[in-house]
Amino acid sequence: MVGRERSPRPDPSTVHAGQARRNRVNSKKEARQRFQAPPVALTVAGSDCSAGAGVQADLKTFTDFGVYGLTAVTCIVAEVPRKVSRIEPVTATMVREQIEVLLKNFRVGAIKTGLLCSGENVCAVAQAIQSGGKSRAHSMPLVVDPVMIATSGDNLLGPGAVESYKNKLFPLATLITPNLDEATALLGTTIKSKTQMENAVKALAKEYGASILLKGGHLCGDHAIDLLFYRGKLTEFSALFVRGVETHGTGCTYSAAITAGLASGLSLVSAIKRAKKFVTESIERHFRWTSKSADILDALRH
Ligand code: PXL
Repeated sequence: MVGRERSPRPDPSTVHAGQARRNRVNSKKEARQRFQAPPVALTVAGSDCSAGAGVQADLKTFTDFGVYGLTAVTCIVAEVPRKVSRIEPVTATMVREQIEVLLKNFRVGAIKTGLLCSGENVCAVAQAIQSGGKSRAHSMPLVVDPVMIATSGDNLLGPGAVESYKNKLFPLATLITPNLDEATALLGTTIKSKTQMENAVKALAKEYGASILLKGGHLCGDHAIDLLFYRGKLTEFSALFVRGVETHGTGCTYSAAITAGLASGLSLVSAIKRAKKFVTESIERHFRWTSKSADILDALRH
């Protein structure tokens, strides 16, 4: 009788080797999942030695959202929350080099710009971002926080810088996040009501072809209302205004939180919603800073 060929009995050592290989593959897969690289975001901004604003605030914010933060420093500011003591710009060549080297070597998911200090630096940032592959058609979102004046009232931008923003950097932006003073400087009109805010946000979006988030601050009484104009649609973000806190670095923290969201793949509206909640909570549980002269000031980020 011709019997069916019996399949060979598996050699126990082969079984074990196969299992071991499968285990190795699985554990490599698990390790890859466990150590999946975090999203990466780049901030191009000034250094605030008191660490409430600037690259320091941005890095703390990125870290809070599980995003790996990179920095390109544009200037060094000696300051405490109520007083800017001295600003020194970093050279435009050095600003450009930092950005270029980072864009060549990291998978940057989103970029934000903060205080750029001089017109030369605004141009250098625009050039470096463009040569690193950013155009509106590309997928690397660019959030431009057009920092012009500190909360203390100190002017932070050199002459000609606003024109460079308008001509070089805004055309690359995904989102521009002016406060009322900055929007007033850009448009040359006053903004004193919610209706004027609505007109201003639309005018800025039309002028620069980007989405605009206009931050209303204390304009609307009990609520801090921000207006987004995005793809022809107006969206309102509102939170109860936190009274009695003298803030420093709210704008930086807000735009950094939005950038972290975009680097993590959130939609623009979701990123702003989450960032608004984060910045409001940060103000509520602010770090109270006591100066040596027994003055009490409130810095935003801990
Ligand atoms: O909050 C505006 C701002 C942004 N960036 C830097 C700053 C300041 C305010 O002083 O120093 C570096």
